[in-house]
Amino acid sequence: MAKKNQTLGEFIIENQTEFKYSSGELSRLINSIRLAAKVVNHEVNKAGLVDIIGAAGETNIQGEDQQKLDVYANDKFIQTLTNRNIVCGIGSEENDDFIAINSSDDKNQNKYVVLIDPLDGSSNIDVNVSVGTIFSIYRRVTPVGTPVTIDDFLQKGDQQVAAGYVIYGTSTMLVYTTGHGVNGFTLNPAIGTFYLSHPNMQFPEVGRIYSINEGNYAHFPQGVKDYIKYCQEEKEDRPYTSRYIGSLVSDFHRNLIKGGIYIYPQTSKAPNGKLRLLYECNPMAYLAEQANGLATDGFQRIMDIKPTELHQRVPIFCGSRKMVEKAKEFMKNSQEK
Ligand code: P6P
Repeated sequence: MAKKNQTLGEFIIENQTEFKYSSGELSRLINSIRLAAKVVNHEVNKAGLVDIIGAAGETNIQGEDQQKLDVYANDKFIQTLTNRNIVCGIGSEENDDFIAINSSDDKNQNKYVVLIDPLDGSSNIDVNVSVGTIFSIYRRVTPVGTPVTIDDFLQKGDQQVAAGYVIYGTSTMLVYTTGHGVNGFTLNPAIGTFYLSHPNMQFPEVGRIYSINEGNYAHFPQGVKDYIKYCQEEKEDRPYTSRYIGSLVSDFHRNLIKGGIYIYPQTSKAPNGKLRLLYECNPMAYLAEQANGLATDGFQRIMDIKPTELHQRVPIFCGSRKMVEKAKEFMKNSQEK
Protein backbone atom coordinates (compact mmCIF):
# COMPACT_ATOMS: atom_id res chain seq x y z
CA MET A 1 0.00 0.00 0.00
CA ALA A 2 1.48 3.33 -1.10
CA LYS A 3 1.93 5.85 1.68
CA LYS A 4 2.20 9.60 0.91
CA ASN A 5 5.70 11.03 1.48
CA GLN A 6 7.24 7.57 1.46
CA THR A 7 10.68 7.75 -0.20
CA LEU A 8 11.29 5.87 -3.43
CA GLY A 9 13.76 3.62 -1.63
CA GLU A 10 11.21 2.72 1.08
CA PHE A 11 8.54 2.14 -1.58
CA ILE A 12 10.75 -0.23 -3.61
CA ILE A 13 11.65 -2.28 -0.52
CA GLU A 14 8.05 -2.39 0.71
CA ASN A 15 6.74 -3.51 -2.71
CA GLN A 16 9.58 -5.61 -4.09
CA THR A 17 7.76 -8.85 -3.38
CA GLU A 18 5.23 -7.74 -6.04
CA PHE A 19 7.99 -7.96 -8.67
CA LYS A 20 7.51 -11.38 -10.18
CA TYR A 21 11.22 -12.06 -10.31
CA SER A 22 13.88 -11.89 -7.67
CA SER A 23 13.24 -8.79 -5.60
CA GLY A 24 16.79 -7.51 -5.26
CA GLU A 25 17.14 -7.16 -9.01
CA LEU A 26 14.22 -4.75 -9.39
CA SER A 27 15.56 -2.61 -6.58
CA ARG A 28 18.96 -2.36 -8.23
CA LEU A 29 17.36 -1.62 -11.62
CA ILE A 30 15.13 1.19 -10.38
CA ASN A 31 17.89 2.54 -8.14
CA SER A 32 20.26 2.82 -11.10
CA ILE A 33 17.59 4.76 -13.02
CA ARG A 34 17.00 6.94 -9.93
CA LEU A 35 20.70 7.82 -9.72
CA ALA A 36 21.00 8.62 -13.44
CA ALA A 37 17.82 10.71 -13.27
CA LYS A 38 19.31 12.85 -10.49
CA VAL A 39 22.57 13.36 -12.40
CA VAL A 40 20.80 14.23 -15.67
CA ASN A 41 18.36 16.47 -13.79
CA HIS A 42 21.29 18.48 -12.45
CA GLU A 43 22.64 19.07 -15.96
CA VAL A 44 19.21 19.77 -17.51
CA ASN A 45 18.52 22.37 -14.82
CA LYS A 46 21.71 24.27 -15.55
CA ALA A 47 21.60 23.82 -19.34
CA GLY A 48 20.85 27.49 -19.81
CA LEU A 49 23.87 28.51 -17.79
CA VAL A 50 26.67 26.72 -19.52
CA ASP A 51 27.43 26.06 -23.08
CA ILE A 52 26.17 22.50 -22.81
CA ILE A 53 23.15 22.99 -25.06
CA GLY A 54 23.32 23.21 -28.78
CA ALA A 55 23.97 20.43 -31.21
CA ALA A 56 26.95 18.23 -30.49
CA GLY A 57 27.65 18.48 -34.19
CA GLU A 58 26.71 14.88 -34.78
CA THR A 59 23.44 13.31 -35.85
CA ASN A 60 21.90 10.15 -34.35
CA ILE A 61 20.34 7.25 -36.26
CA GLN A 62 17.17 9.30 -36.52
CA GLY A 63 19.10 11.87 -38.55
CA GLU A 64 18.40 14.41 -35.79
CA ASP A 65 21.04 16.82 -34.49
CA GLN A 66 22.37 15.35 -31.25
CA GLN A 67 22.09 18.02 -28.60
CA LYS A 68 24.95 17.80 -26.14
CA LEU A 69 22.46 16.96 -23.35
CA ASP A 70 21.18 14.05 -25.45
CA VAL A 71 24.68 12.63 -25.53
CA TYR A 72 25.27 13.40 -21.85
CA ALA A 73 22.00 11.79 -20.73
CA ASN A 74 22.64 8.74 -22.89
CA ASP A 75 26.12 8.28 -21.43
CA LYS A 76 24.89 8.67 -17.83
CA PHE A 77 22.06 6.14 -18.12
CA ILE A 78 24.27 3.61 -19.90
CA GLN A 79 27.03 4.11 -17.31
CA THR A 80 24.78 3.66 -14.24
CA LEU A 81 22.93 0.68 -15.73
CA THR A 82 26.25 -0.94 -16.62
CA ASN A 83 27.94 -0.24 -13.28
CA ARG A 84 25.12 -1.83 -11.28
CA ASN A 85 25.80 -5.14 -13.06
CA ILE A 86 22.11 -5.88 -13.45
CA VAL A 87 21.46 -5.65 -17.21
CA CYS A 88 22.91 -7.72 -20.05
CA GLY A 89 21.97 -5.30 -22.81
CA ILE A 90 20.77 -1.74 -23.54
CA GLY A 91 18.94 -0.34 -26.58
CA SER A 92 18.91 3.45 -26.89
CA GLU A 93 17.48 5.99 -29.30
CA GLU A 94 20.97 7.47 -29.45
CA ASN A 95 22.74 4.23 -30.46
CA ASP A 96 22.38 2.62 -33.87
CA ASP A 97 22.72 -0.91 -32.46
CA PHE A 98 22.04 -2.40 -29.02
CA ILE A 99 24.86 -2.49 -26.46
CA ALA A 100 25.84 -5.94 -25.13
CA ILE A 101 27.13 -5.71 -21.56
CA ASN A 102 29.85 -8.09 -20.32
CA SER A 103 28.71 -10.51 -23.00
CA SER A 104 32.17 -12.10 -23.14
CA ASP A 105 32.00 -12.82 -19.41
CA ASP A 106 30.20 -16.14 -19.05
CA LYS A 107 29.67 -15.30 -15.39
CA ASN A 108 27.33 -12.54 -16.61
CA GLN A 109 24.17 -13.79 -14.94
CA ASN A 110 22.31 -10.56 -15.69
CA LYS A 111 18.74 -11.21 -16.75
CA TYR A 112 17.37 -7.86 -17.92
CA VAL A 113 17.54 -5.66 -20.98
CA VAL A 114 16.63 -1.96 -20.89
CA LEU A 115 15.39 0.17 -23.78
CA ILE A 116 15.70 3.90 -23.31
CA ASP A 117 15.01 7.27 -24.85
CA PRO A 118 17.52 9.17 -22.72
CA LEU A 119 16.23 12.66 -23.43
CA ASP A 120 12.92 12.76 -25.25
CA GLY A 121 11.82 16.14 -26.58
CA SER A 122 15.40 17.38 -26.56
CA SER A 123 14.62 19.96 -29.26
CA ASN A 124 12.82 21.81 -26.43
CA ILE A 125 15.96 22.11 -24.30
CA ASP A 126 17.16 25.44 -25.61
CA VAL A 127 13.70 26.99 -25.29
CA ASN A 128 13.43 25.90 -21.65
CA VAL A 129 10.48 23.53 -22.14
CA SER A 130 10.31 20.32 -20.07
CA VAL A 131 11.88 17.17 -21.45
CA GLY A 132 11.98 13.57 -20.26
CA THR A 133 13.66 10.18 -20.12
CA ILE A 134 11.62 7.08 -21.05
CA PHE A 135 12.63 3.52 -20.10
CA SER A 136 11.32 0.01 -20.72
CA ILE A 137 12.58 -3.14 -19.00
CA TYR A 138 12.34 -6.76 -20.20
CA ARG A 139 13.64 -10.07 -18.94
CA ARG A 140 15.98 -11.55 -21.55
CA VAL A 141 14.61 -14.45 -23.61
CA THR A 142 17.99 -15.98 -24.60
CA PRO A 143 19.86 -18.18 -22.09
CA VAL A 144 21.47 -16.34 -19.13
CA GLY A 145 25.26 -16.32 -19.46
CA THR A 146 25.19 -16.20 -23.28
CA PRO A 147 25.69 -12.98 -25.30
CA VAL A 148 22.48 -10.94 -25.58
CA THR A 149 20.87 -10.97 -29.04
CA ILE A 150 18.39 -8.71 -30.89
CA ASP A 151 15.64 -11.19 -29.92
CA ASP A 152 16.02 -10.03 -26.31
CA PHE A 153 14.97 -6.54 -27.44
CA LEU A 154 12.31 -7.36 -30.06
CA GLN A 155 9.72 -8.46 -27.49
CA LYS A 156 6.06 -7.41 -27.50
CA GLY A 157 5.18 -4.61 -25.10
CA ASP A 158 3.04 -6.97 -23.02
CA GLN A 159 6.28 -8.73 -21.95
CA GLN A 160 7.64 -5.64 -20.16
CA VAL A 161 8.43 -6.20 -16.47
CA ALA A 162 8.72 -2.46 -15.71
CA ALA A 163 8.48 0.87 -17.53
CA GLY A 164 8.45 4.52 -16.68
CA TYR A 165 9.64 8.03 -17.34
CA VAL A 166 11.47 10.88 -15.68
CA ILE A 167 10.02 14.33 -16.41
CA TYR A 168 12.42 17.26 -15.97
CA GLY A 169 9.81 19.96 -15.54
CA THR A 170 8.92 22.60 -12.93
CA SER A 171 9.77 19.72 -10.63
CA THR A 172 11.50 16.48 -11.51
CA MET A 173 9.41 13.33 -11.21
CA LEU A 174 9.98 9.62 -11.67
CA VAL A 175 6.76 7.83 -12.72
CA TYR A 176 6.89 4.05 -13.16
CA THR A 177 5.05 0.73 -13.04
CA THR A 178 6.04 -2.89 -12.42
CA GLY A 179 2.55 -4.11 -13.32
CA HIS A 180 0.86 -3.12 -10.06
CA GLY A 181 -0.38 0.36 -10.94
CA VAL A 182 1.49 3.60 -11.61
CA ASN A 183 3.17 5.67 -8.90
CA GLY A 184 4.80 9.11 -9.16
CA PHE A 185 7.76 10.29 -7.10
CA THR A 186 8.86 13.92 -6.89
CA LEU A 187 12.51 14.85 -6.34
CA ASN A 188 13.41 17.11 -3.44
CA PRO A 189 16.54 18.59 -5.03
CA ALA A 190 17.78 19.97 -1.72
CA ILE A 191 18.42 16.48 -0.39
CA GLY A 192 18.36 14.44 -3.62
CA THR A 193 15.49 12.21 -2.47
CA PHE A 194 12.42 11.17 -4.46
CA TYR A 195 9.18 11.18 -2.41
CA LEU A 196 5.92 9.42 -3.28
CA SER A 197 3.78 12.40 -4.29
CA HIS A 198 1.30 10.76 -6.71
CA PRO A 199 0.26 7.29 -5.47
CA ASN A 200 -1.80 5.05 -7.78
CA MET A 201 -2.02 7.46 -10.75
CA GLN A 202 -5.08 6.89 -12.96
CA PHE A 203 -6.25 8.50 -16.20
CA PRO A 204 -9.66 10.12 -15.77
CA GLU A 205 -11.95 7.97 -18.00
CA VAL A 206 -12.81 11.01 -20.10
CA GLY A 207 -10.70 14.09 -20.48
CA ARG A 208 -11.15 17.37 -22.32
CA ILE A 209 -7.65 17.74 -23.76
CA TYR A 210 -6.42 16.49 -27.11
CA SER A 211 -2.70 16.65 -27.97
CA ILE A 212 -1.66 16.42 -31.61
CA ASN A 213 0.52 18.50 -33.94
CA GLU A 214 -2.25 20.02 -36.04
CA GLY A 215 0.37 21.54 -38.34
CA ASN A 216 0.36 18.13 -40.02
CA TYR A 217 -3.44 18.21 -40.53
CA ALA A 218 -3.26 18.10 -44.33
CA HIS A 219 -1.28 14.85 -44.11
CA PHE A 220 -3.41 13.06 -41.50
CA PRO A 221 -5.56 10.02 -42.36
CA GLN A 222 -9.26 10.87 -42.70
CA GLY A 223 -10.10 9.17 -39.38
CA VAL A 224 -7.76 11.52 -37.51
CA LYS A 225 -9.19 14.56 -39.33
CA ASP A 226 -12.71 13.39 -38.39
CA TYR A 227 -11.69 12.90 -34.74
CA ILE A 228 -10.14 16.38 -34.55
CA LYS A 229 -13.38 17.89 -35.91
CA TYR A 230 -15.30 15.84 -33.30
CA CYS A 231 -13.08 17.34 -30.56
CA GLN A 232 -13.80 20.85 -31.86
CA GLU A 233 -17.62 20.54 -32.17
CA GLU A 234 -19.82 22.83 -30.05
CA LYS A 235 -21.64 20.23 -27.94
CA GLU A 236 -22.55 19.73 -24.28
CA ASP A 237 -19.15 18.17 -23.50
CA ARG A 238 -17.11 19.84 -26.25
CA PRO A 239 -15.15 21.56 -27.72
CA TYR A 240 -12.13 20.03 -26.02
CA THR A 241 -8.94 22.03 -25.41
CA SER A 242 -5.93 21.57 -27.69
CA ARG A 243 -2.64 21.34 -25.80
CA TYR A 244 0.60 20.23 -27.48
CA ILE A 245 3.97 20.75 -25.81
CA GLY A 246 6.04 18.86 -28.37
CA SER A 247 7.44 16.66 -25.61
CA LEU A 248 5.75 13.25 -25.34
CA VAL A 249 6.54 12.81 -21.64
CA SER A 250 5.10 16.24 -20.80
CA ASP A 251 1.93 15.83 -22.87
CA PHE A 252 1.40 12.29 -21.51
CA HIS A 253 2.01 13.39 -17.90
CA ARG A 254 -0.44 16.30 -18.12
CA ASN A 255 -3.08 14.04 -19.69
CA LEU A 256 -2.49 11.38 -17.01
CA ILE A 257 -3.31 13.92 -14.32
CA LYS A 258 -6.04 15.94 -16.05
CA GLY A 259 -7.40 13.44 -18.57
CA GLY A 260 -6.76 13.62 -22.31
CA ILE A 261 -5.48 11.90 -25.43
CA TYR A 262 -2.09 12.16 -27.14
CA ILE A 263 -1.95 11.26 -30.83
CA TYR A 264 1.04 10.93 -33.12
CA PRO A 265 -0.59 9.28 -36.16
CA GLN A 266 0.72 8.01 -39.43
CA THR A 267 0.77 10.71 -42.14
CA SER A 268 1.23 10.69 -45.89
CA LYS A 269 4.80 11.83 -45.22
CA ALA A 270 5.47 9.34 -42.37
CA PRO A 271 3.39 6.18 -42.98
CA ASN A 272 4.41 4.69 -39.59
CA GLY A 273 4.23 7.93 -37.63
CA LYS A 274 7.26 9.32 -35.82
CA LEU A 275 7.47 7.73 -32.37
CA ARG A 276 9.54 4.63 -31.70
CA LEU A 277 7.77 1.42 -30.62
CA LEU A 278 10.40 -0.01 -28.28
CA TYR A 279 11.51 2.96 -26.16
CA GLU A 280 8.65 5.44 -26.52
CA CYS A 281 5.32 3.78 -27.40
CA ASN A 282 5.60 0.49 -25.48
CA PRO A 283 6.64 2.02 -22.14
CA MET A 284 3.98 4.75 -22.43
CA ALA A 285 1.43 2.08 -23.42
CA TYR A 286 2.31 -0.03 -20.34
CA LEU A 287 1.90 3.02 -18.11
CA ALA A 288 -1.35 3.99 -19.86
CA GLU A 289 -2.95 0.56 -19.35
CA GLN A 290 -1.70 0.32 -15.76
CA ALA A 291 -3.32 3.74 -15.16
CA ASN A 292 -6.74 2.63 -16.50
CA GLY A 293 -6.05 4.19 -19.91
CA LEU A 294 -5.48 2.75 -23.39
CA ALA A 295 -2.79 2.84 -26.08
CA THR A 296 -3.37 1.76 -29.69
CA ASP A 297 -1.91 2.44 -33.10
CA GLY A 298 -5.40 3.54 -34.14
CA PHE A 299 -6.49 -0.04 -34.72
CA GLN A 300 -4.67 -2.50 -32.43
CA ARG A 301 -3.24 -2.45 -28.93
CA ILE A 302 0.32 -1.07 -28.97
CA MET A 303 1.52 -3.83 -26.61
CA ASP A 304 0.31 -6.55 -29.01
CA ILE A 305 2.60 -5.36 -31.84
CA LYS A 306 5.46 -7.77 -32.54
CA PRO A 307 8.59 -5.62 -33.05
CA THR A 308 10.75 -6.29 -36.10
CA GLU A 309 13.42 -3.59 -35.74
CA LEU A 310 15.11 -1.82 -32.84
CA HIS A 311 14.13 1.69 -34.03
CA GLN A 312 10.84 0.98 -35.75
CA ARG A 313 8.15 3.63 -35.66
CA VAL A 314 4.43 3.12 -34.99
CA PRO A 315 1.46 5.50 -34.79
CA ILE A 316 0.17 6.04 -31.24
CA PHE A 317 -3.16 7.10 -29.72
CA CYS A 318 -2.88 6.97 -25.93
CA GLY A 319 -4.57 8.33 -22.82
CA SER A 320 -8.05 8.37 -21.32
CA ARG A 321 -9.89 5.17 -22.16
CA LYS A 322 -13.10 6.63 -23.64
CA MET A 323 -11.15 9.17 -25.74
CA VAL A 324 -8.85 6.53 -27.24
CA GLU A 325 -11.89 4.31 -27.94
CA LYS A 326 -13.68 7.20 -29.69
CA ALA A 327 -10.63 7.98 -31.85
CA LYS A 328 -10.37 4.27 -32.73
CA GLU A 329 -14.04 4.37 -33.85
CA PHE A 330 -13.28 7.23 -36.24
CA MET A 331 -10.25 5.35 -37.61
CA LYS A 332 -12.35 2.21 -38.15
CA ASN A 333 -15.27 4.09 -39.74
CA SER A 334 -12.98 5.94 -42.14
CA GLN A 335 -11.46 2.64 -43.22
CA GLU A 336 -14.93 1.26 -44.04
CA LYS A 337 -15.92 4.21 -46.28
P1 P6P B 1 6.63 17.00 -33.81
C1 P6P B 1 10.11 14.76 -29.55
O1 P6P B 1 11.02 14.81 -30.66
C2 P6P B 1 9.07 13.70 -29.89
O2 P6P B 1 9.70 12.47 -30.05
C3 P6P B 1 8.01 13.65 -28.81
O3 P6P B 1 8.52 13.88 -27.54
C4 P6P B 1 7.03 14.73 -29.24
O4 P6P B 1 5.71 14.48 -28.78
C5 P6P B 1 7.11 14.63 -30.77
O5 P6P B 1 8.39 14.07 -31.09
C6 P6P B 1 7.01 16.00 -31.41
O6 P6P B 1 7.09 15.81 -32.81
O7 P6P B 1 6.74 16.38 -35.18
O8 P6P B 1 5.21 17.35 -33.46
O9 P6P B 1 7.60 18.13 -33.55
